[in-house]
Amino acid sequence: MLFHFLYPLHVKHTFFNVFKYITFRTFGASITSVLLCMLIGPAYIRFLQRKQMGQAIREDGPKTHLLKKGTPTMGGGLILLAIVIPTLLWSDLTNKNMWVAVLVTLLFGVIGYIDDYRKVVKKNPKGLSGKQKLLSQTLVALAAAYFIYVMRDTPPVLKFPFFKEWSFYLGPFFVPFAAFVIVGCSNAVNLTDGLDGLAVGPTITTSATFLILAYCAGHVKIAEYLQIPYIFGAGELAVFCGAVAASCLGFLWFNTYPAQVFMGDVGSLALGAALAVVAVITKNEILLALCGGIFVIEALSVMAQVVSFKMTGKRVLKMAPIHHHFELKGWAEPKVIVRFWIISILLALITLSTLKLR
Ligand code: 57M
Repeated sequence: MLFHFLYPLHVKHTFFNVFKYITFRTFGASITSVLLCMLIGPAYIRFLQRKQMGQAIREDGPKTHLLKKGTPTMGGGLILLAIVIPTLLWSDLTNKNMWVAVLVTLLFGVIGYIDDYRKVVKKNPKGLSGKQKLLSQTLVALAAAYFIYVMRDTPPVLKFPFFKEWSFYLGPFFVPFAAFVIVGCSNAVNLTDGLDGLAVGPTITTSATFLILAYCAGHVKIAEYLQIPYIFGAGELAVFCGAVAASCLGFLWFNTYPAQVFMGDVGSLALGAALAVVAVITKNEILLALCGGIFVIEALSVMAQVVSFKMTGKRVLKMAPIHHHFELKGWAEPKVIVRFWIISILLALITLSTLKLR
């Protein structure tokens, strides 16, 4: 919005020319997002406490989690506010990529909110049924994928890191593939959100990495130099990614161990979808799996556990997802969390190195 009101003033005052630059507006959105979290966070947590939006804790989980009973959840509403308001304030509102990213994030947040509301307020431990959740996520993801497919100005291909000449032509199959990436990433972040700040850390590293990838993809000279696909208008997603990373940083102030608030499905489903939609638009689906490797490991650990138990009656882990396995091995919760963050930072660095190694 500021771009539309303030940039035209550059004809009178050259200072306002700065609003043309995506870099400046990305910093603006990021700082606005962290400030929003800091300013609204305490009151928002008090609101959740007043409404008794306390987390119910399952008996079959690690015993250390029983102390968390009653921690306010659905803090993801704060994250969504800190993503959407700065993005709309600082981005070019005529940019379709930004709107797709914001709307998918919000719609997945609504799905998570309904699930949380049924669990926390209606005291229905099931929340939305697995089928209802998956169907609604799939419908939103397919709609977004179809819109991205028809608005694209580059061929619908799957790009590979390191091998610039490799690309797999997807054609119309791009739509279900992209939808799978969005739903899969959303649920992987949801599974990862099981320790204080555990999901937030990798989301910060992944969104910060995709901020850079989106900026490069949307810059015709940089894209040509790096030999990555030039995606018209992708640069504006850097503003969105800045807001995502900063909203998580601001939320981490309250969600760090011992957490004052959990994000709830309203946050985890939305954040996963946000990361995935940026990856799909910028043709970095494989880099998403690399950079978001913690999310992939968490999801695969659950699949391995369930398949192994169903086929052999034996568990491959003490408990899935894998963060609980390390807890039951005796690692203190903060140790599990920070070590997963360290892995995420390393994966982000490797992801960025692929830009030059193509
Ligand atoms: C999402 N939710 C956390 C919080 C957060 C198929 C199976 C693997 C499903 C999985 C499951 O239920 N996943 C749901 C994970 C929950 O966090 C809430 O959910 C929101 C995210 N969606 O925002 O509102 C608990 O996680 C802890 N937590 C924190 N700090 C945070 O910042 O400590 C969350 C955020 C919270 C709190 O204790 O209550 C969760 O873990 O449920 N199931 C599991 O993950 C369970 N694993 C399991 O059953 N494994 C089995 C089979 C099915 C694979 C096995 O290993 O044999 C574990 N989770 C729980 N109990 N709660 C273990 C048992």
